[in-house]
Amino acid sequence: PKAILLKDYVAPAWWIDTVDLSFDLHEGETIVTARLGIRRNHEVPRGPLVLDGQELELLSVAVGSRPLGPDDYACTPDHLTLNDLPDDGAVVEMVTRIHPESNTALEGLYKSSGNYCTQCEAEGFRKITYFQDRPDVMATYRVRVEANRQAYPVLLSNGNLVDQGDAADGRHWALWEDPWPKPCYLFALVAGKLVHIEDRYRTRSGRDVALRIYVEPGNEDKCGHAMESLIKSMRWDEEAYGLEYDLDIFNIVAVGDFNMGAMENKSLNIFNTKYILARPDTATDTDFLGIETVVAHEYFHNWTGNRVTCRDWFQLSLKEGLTVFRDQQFSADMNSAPVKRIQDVTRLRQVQFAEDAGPTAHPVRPESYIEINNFYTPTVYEKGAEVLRMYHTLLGAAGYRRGIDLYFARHDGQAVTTDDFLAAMRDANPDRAVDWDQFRRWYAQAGTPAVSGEGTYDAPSRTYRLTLRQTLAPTPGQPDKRPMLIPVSMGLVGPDGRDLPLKLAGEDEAVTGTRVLALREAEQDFTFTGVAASPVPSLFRGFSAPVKLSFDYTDADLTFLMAHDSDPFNRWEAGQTLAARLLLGLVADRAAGHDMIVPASFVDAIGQTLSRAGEDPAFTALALTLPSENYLGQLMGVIDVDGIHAARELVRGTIGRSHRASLLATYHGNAGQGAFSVSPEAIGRRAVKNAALAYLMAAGDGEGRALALAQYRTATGMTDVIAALALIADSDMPERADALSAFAAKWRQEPLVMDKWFMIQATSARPETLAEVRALLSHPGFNIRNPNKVYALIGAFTGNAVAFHAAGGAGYEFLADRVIELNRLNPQVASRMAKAFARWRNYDAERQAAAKVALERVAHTPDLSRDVYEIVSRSLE
Ligand code: HT7
Ligand code: ZN
Repeated sequence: PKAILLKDYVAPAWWIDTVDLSFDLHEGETIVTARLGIRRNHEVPRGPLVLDGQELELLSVAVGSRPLGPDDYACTPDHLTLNDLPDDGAVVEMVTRIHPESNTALEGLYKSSGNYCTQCEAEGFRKITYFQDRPDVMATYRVRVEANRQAYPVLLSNGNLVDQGDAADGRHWALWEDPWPKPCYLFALVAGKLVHIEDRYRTRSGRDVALRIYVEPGNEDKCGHAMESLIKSMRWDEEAYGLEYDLDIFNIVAVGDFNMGAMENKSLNIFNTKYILARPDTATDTDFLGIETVVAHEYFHNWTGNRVTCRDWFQLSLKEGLTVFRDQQFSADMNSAPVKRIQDVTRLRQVQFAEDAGPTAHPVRPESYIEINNFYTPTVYEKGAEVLRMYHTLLGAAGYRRGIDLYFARHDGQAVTTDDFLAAMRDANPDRAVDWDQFRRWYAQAGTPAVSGEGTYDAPSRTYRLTLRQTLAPTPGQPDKRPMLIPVSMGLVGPDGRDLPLKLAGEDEAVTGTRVLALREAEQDFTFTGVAASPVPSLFRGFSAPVKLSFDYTDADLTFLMAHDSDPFNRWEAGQTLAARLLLGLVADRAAGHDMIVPASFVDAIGQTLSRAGEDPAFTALALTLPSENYLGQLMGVIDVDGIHAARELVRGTIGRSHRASLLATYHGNAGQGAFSVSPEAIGRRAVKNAALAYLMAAGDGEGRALALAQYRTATGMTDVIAALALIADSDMPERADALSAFAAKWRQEPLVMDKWFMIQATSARPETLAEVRALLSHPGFNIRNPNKVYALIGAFTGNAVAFHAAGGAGYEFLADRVIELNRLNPQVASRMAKAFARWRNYDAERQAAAKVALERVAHTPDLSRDVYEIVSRSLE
């Protein structure tokens, strides 16, 4: 397969201004008639109209009223090419036949639980009709959908419903019109037997918007939280960004078969049910928070993505990085900002730092791809959001907002680039001394910068010199890197635990609290004057840049920051750094054949954290959580799978035994909270209670087990049920099998709840896990064609640090089999699963050999999709 390159971008030879589509949905086939109003693009040399198409059966083509014969056009499996079109424009009409009922790739038009739905981003529209399937071609759409009324009573598309009626043979039709020009990836159609809940929102300029959420019958009572989240998002976007909704209707449809989380199609968002359906007894707090974030994310795309879209797919982060940053800001405002930041950074480190360190590393704005679906990555999304956060940090809230306002003033209705975005930020802030050319490297250079440093205090001159160094390791295709512009949000913490005034040499005024330094050189000194006492520096407050910091802190400095840093993120960070240091020390001891001994000072520090649980339960729950096995693995040259697991379990057990009394007090003090609520406070209390329960279980005696069992049997909310069941499922308790089967018997009709059941079994560290996962492939609730099931069982298993990477390579062999099977059915899902192999070179020689055999087996599979080929070939390079 051939790579597509950013440098090859050329504007299309023809524009398509209007699209008239007619869908005739029949069992066994769908006939699509497309009328495209085309116009020559006089800014590029004259050329043919080349339309993309995939798996289409072309029935007829006409230009204006003139039918074309086979000699008048060229049709290949991927393209339809028309020559000699009139310069002053024309209407091209094409009729095609497609088969949504046999579409297992879930791209284009397909069926989920008998209902028709679409997924066109990134390049799925070409599976519906011939089109210039690229985001810089923006058109207005008129869509007629016709189907059997009884089987498909609901017929939806983008924009406004302008007409509807009956047709012959028990059929009916609806006509939709979207007045806003959009790229074809935002096209959507739904036809099915669905019910809806409805609400209204009045925008601040007085537009009344009808809000509807469509679901399969029986799920109406699980849509309330999504609707509340939508209304909150609409209000927040007006208040925080001055952005208002632009149509009278906003529809959401939830479907059970969906490759990703959701899709922002104009006024007709289509969601994975996972991000809509929630009731306290079926969904966990994580699910409720995920729904709030994803509903907001898709809604926010209405401006950042839809009104202003991407010129080409290399610019994907233009909309995704910005929209993730916006949804992070929103969720921080709706909940606890520090807790949200800690969760976001934990995820970034877990998945994006890992990506940046492996064979699929790529810049936020990639320069080449084989299959664009492989680039919906943590780098484009989450690192992209960090880039937005850095604009915000460097420009301040007001400067950032000026930039955003200018971006919309300049580009509303256009398809643009990340350079256009940067130019708007720059031009709106002419007084800011930011080196924008250097800042631009965040889009262009892959890899996670490593920042190291030290500080020296000189008492006689009352100066503190902070030295910071940055390096950026080579990544595939980028051997040489240049220094980045790194915003370092920081403070100096005095011996009394308070922030000292900050005055750099040569400055007149001191700043108290936090300030932002610009680290621009490979090595740079910052000299602070008038520093009354030797400070402990607090660096990268709020995680002001996506870097790996190693600073010469003593353990005592870290314990001090854990207790005193005014920045909550860095209080948490100090604890994590200390824990990682300790755990890696134990792993090294074990590898050297020494006993692992957990230092009392660390156990005491955890005791301190626990004693403050009442002040902020949600924060305490995070502070009590040790770095994950996968994250610890990233910190090692060669990952010691068993050593990391043994060390972490030892520390968890020691904490459980040493702090039994306070853990029990924390557990009981946060249980029984009255009426169920998903307020941040209630979620925080459940989180700390379940963190305490996990430590009590880790203590390894009857007390924790009895508590877990009692919680599992009596809890009514899914958060508590699953927290207890996960602990039981990861144990050898005699009640384990009964608890798991009782859960499955109770919830077998609820696919999303069953996903949790699959997941907790796949993530257990027990040695039997792989055999159990294999057996679960044949469970009646499992279906390899359903992405949620694949992610819950196979995906969760690949994230299981000990079981997937077990010595002998059986986990790798299992994954290779699943990737090969999925490759035929759903290449997008197959390639997502294949990414689990990416870091195989970081394991020991025996594991590497096993992983290589598995990868090569996948690579040699006949009919390998572009999606899987790209991941596997890069992994083997
Ligand atoms: N913009 C949406 C991306 C998406 C997608 C991409 C490829 C294949 C399937 C997909 N489903 C949704 C989601 C978002 O970021 O909002
Ligand atoms: Zn998005």
